[in-house]
Formats: sequence, C-alpha cells, structure tokens
Amino acid sequence: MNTTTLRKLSYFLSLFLVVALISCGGKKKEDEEEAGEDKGAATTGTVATVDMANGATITGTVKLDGKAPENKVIKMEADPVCKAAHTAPAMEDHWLVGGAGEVANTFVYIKDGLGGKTYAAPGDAITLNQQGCQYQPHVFGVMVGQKIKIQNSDQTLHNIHAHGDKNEQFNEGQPAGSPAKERTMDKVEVMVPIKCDVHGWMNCYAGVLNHPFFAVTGKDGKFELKGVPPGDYTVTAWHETLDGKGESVDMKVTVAAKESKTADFTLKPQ
Ligand SMILES: [Cu+2]
Repeated sequence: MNTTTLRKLSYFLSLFLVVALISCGGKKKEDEEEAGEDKGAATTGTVATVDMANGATITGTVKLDGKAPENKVIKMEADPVCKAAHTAPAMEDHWLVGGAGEVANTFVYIKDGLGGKTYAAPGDAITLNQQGCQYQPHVFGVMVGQKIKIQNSDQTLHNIHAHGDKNEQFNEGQPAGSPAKERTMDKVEVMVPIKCDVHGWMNCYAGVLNHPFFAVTGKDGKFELKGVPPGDYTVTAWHETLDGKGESVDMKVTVAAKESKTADFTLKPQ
C-alpha cells in the first residue's frame, strides 16, 4: 500500500468511527428518553395503590405550647331552631385542647415526597353533617373525586358555601328535611373553607388530597398515617388558627418499609 492509499483508508476509518459514535450516542439518548417516559408514566400517569403490608406508619401527637385561647359562646338567638338544639350554650370549636395540651382538629398530611403519585379515591363517601347549626366534623380530609355527603339534620335552612381557591365554589341552600347532597372536589387544596351563609358562625374545613396519607387529630391530639411508601417526606400539621397567617408546621420524616416513626408537632397559640 502506498501513502495515498493509507491516507484514504485512515480517512474512511475515522469517518466510520465518527458515524458509529454518533449512532451510539443517538441510541443512548433515545434509550434515556424512553426510560424518562417510563419513569414519568410510573409517577404521574398511573394510579398507585397503598401497600399496607410493606408501608410505614407515621404517628404522633399535636400539642399546644401555651394556654389555649378560650372559645366564645355562639349567640344563636337569630335562629330559635339552632338555639333550641342546645341544652348548654353552644361553643365555638376553634380550639379543642385537652388537659395536657393535646390539640384536636389538626389536619396532618404528607405535603411533599410522594413524587407525583396519585391514588384512587375510596368508594365510601365522607359525611358532613349540619347538626345544632354546627358542622360535624369541623375539620376533615377527603380525596380528589371522593364523594362528600352533606346532610342537614336541623329543622332549619342551611346554605353550604365552599370557598375553594382551586376547586370550583359551590353555594347551595339545603332546607330542613331535604335529602343529602353529594359533591366532590377535583383539585388538591389544603384547605377549602366551608361556611353557611345563613348562620355566620358556621364554618368547617376540607383538606383535599390526591393521596390517602392524611389524618385529623382527635381529642387525644393523636394522628396516624398508615401504608406510607418508603421515602423522604414533608409531613405538615395544619390548624385553623394558623390559616391565613402563612403558616403551618412542617417536619421532615424519612421512613423505610414497615418502619414506624413518630412525628410530634407543637403549635403556638395564635
Ligand atoms: Cu346554617
């Protein structure tokens, strides 16, 4: 082989290598894109199920640091039916605090860390009752698409007005004796205030999530989140007295499969 032939061979070999490298690079990129699509489908396009057998449990108590502000008596004279429904004076229910500072009606939920997973709503409805011209429950969680069954147990007219920012508002009268209404909310929103336009003191809150890892503390201040997938989370405690003040209390919690972790929250009286 003479020098010219060698040069030509070397040129074609280089060209071949460049083409081969480009092809490999392109293939790698395609593979990455496909993997990305698959990952996306796994985290955002599919509906996850709760694995109770392998999931972790996060439990805790919400306590108040300080003395609870006193609830005021609700003046129900404007509607004799409401007043007659109470043998003792009806009290506001902004603060339900136990002897050791346990705070009820705190909405505790996973705010971040589920990687965009969504979960199917349960078939069972959440019942929101209007009784004695107060809402029962005062704070509740509901999943996106889950039915909220709204009952009027009072012999008077109520008007349910949901003041969501992201969810469509609804504003409907419900006369005494009328059947329960069923409504759903279709956007994640913590919290949606619900009020009665007839009785100005009536208010409650719905926490709307696309996953089931939420709870409302009872009178013992306790909550439990079960079946939580292993991961790093922001768990948040919301209380109505913090609402509108730009605050809720966040806590970082990491859980492994089947692990039990404690996350105790302390609220400051507002
Ligand atoms: Cu009312």
